[in-house]
Amino acid sequence: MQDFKKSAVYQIYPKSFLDTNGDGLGELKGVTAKLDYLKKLGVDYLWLTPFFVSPQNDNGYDVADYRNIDPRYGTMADFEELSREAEKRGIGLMLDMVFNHTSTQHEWFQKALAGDPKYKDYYIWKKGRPDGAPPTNWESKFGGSAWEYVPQFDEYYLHLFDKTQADLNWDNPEVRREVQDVVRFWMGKGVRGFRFDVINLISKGSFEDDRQGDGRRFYTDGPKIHQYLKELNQATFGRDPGIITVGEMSSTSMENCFRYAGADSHELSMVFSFHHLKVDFMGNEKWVLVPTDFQKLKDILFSWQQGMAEHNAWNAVFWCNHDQPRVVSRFGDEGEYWEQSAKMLAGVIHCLRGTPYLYQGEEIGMTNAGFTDLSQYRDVESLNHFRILRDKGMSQESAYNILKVHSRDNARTPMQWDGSENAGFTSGTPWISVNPNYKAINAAAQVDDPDSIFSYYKTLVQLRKEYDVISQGDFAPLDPENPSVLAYRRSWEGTELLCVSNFYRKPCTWKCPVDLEGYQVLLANYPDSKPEPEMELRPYESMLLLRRN
Ligand code: TEU
Repeated sequence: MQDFKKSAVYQIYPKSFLDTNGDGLGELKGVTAKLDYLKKLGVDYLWLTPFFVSPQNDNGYDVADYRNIDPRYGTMADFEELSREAEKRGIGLMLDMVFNHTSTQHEWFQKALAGDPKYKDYYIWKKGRPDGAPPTNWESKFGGSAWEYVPQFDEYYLHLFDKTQADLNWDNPEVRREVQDVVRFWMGKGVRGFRFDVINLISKGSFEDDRQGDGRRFYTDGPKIHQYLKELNQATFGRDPGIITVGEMSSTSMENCFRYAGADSHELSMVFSFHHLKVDFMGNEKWVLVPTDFQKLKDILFSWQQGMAEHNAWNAVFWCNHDQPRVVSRFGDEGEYWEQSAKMLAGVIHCLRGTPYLYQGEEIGMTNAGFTDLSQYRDVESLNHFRILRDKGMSQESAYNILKVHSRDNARTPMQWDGSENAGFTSGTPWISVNPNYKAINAAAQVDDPDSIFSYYKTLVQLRKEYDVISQGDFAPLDPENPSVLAYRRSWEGTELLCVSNFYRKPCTWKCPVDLEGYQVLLANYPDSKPEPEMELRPYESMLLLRRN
């Protein structure tokens, strides 16, 4: 069995983690300073979002130089120190590789603009339509057309994200070689894992108008994607079996993920998919307010659990990242049942089949940003969509209410370390506002409290290492249509684990479909939870029940 099945990955957004030099921005030294905290939590890998040279229009996902560190985040010596110190603690670093696009500030794009044909072919250029309109009607994920006009060529280049993030032309073998070189460069620095940003968008299909949607069906899981991933694997990380990889798969299909993350596919170790987090969208439309569809959430989570297992493929399992609202605000309760609901949500994810990912602050139950003014938002996606909603005639207040719920900035407020000014994140002015609730919600208040959310996560991370039933057991849904309860069973060599959770504030009665003879509570979010054939589940009550073989 590969080690990553027993591991947990902790995601760090360095800009918001810890600032050690008072400039209001977190940096690599801040991560090094907190390694003992992370060691205490018990995580095995740290995924660091991009800290490479970048104009920061998309907080580093617009890379201008893949081999150098943005001075705002520190130096190569800082990185090497972090890597050494992490290794001493048995923690591996996982880097975030953004290869679908580069910043338009990247030397390659600059040479392309200057007319160098070699570099022009690193990107995707098309003529406009006879009336001057863009080549296709595809929309950028950050709003507006996915094409930007360049007068000196009388051509458009493709950007699926911001117009300063130009899509690379992966059909050009030179581009694929460049990318491989970058991966090998970081392997040479001792990196133990890679996360590949929107990697299933790299192989573009045909460039035609989309009469049904925003264009994504023409470039998502595209025609050569598996070939390109196998090639990257063979030329780079596939040569070192100790390296783990995860692909971020935007709007993907399960069938493709069987191959991306299949045990014998020679593509990636595992995948992130997002369907289970679109249950408060309207179809693919994120910028609306609709209630969470709980049945859909379960259907998606469970079908991916079963499908991936049947095809011997591996999931990354998660609620949170730097693009998602805080889960306790989203599916739990920020108020009276904050602690119970945060623990419940933790248990649901950490007992699934897959590698669990925690996002900084999740382990202490951090909540949505709590901004009160538009000027506090920083994210390019949020600001663009706010403008688009306003242009469509929506009132300022309604548009703002949507931002409050869906903005990516909800996850990007500074990590709340303690109750001192700015939550102990910085001695300067933070680049983005600290959540006003930091005096109540912070790491210092939780690390040594055995009943805290932090300790609950710590236990869950540990249980995965101890119990094969968690790391490799079979998965089966329990009572999947129940309107309040999310429950499932894991089974391995005669050991059984049940994860039973009331997903709501309202108490409910649950008749367990499994004979509970021999089951004991392994972990629960109330001190006196008991397995009973008919359980009276309190608000957000959640228990893990174990029957040993
Ligand atoms: O995200 C890809 C992605 O699909 C999201 O940005 C998504 O489009 C958005 O949240 C929809 O609401 C990755 C990174 O995680 C993200 O931070 C980057 O902005 C993006 O790629 C571009 O590199």
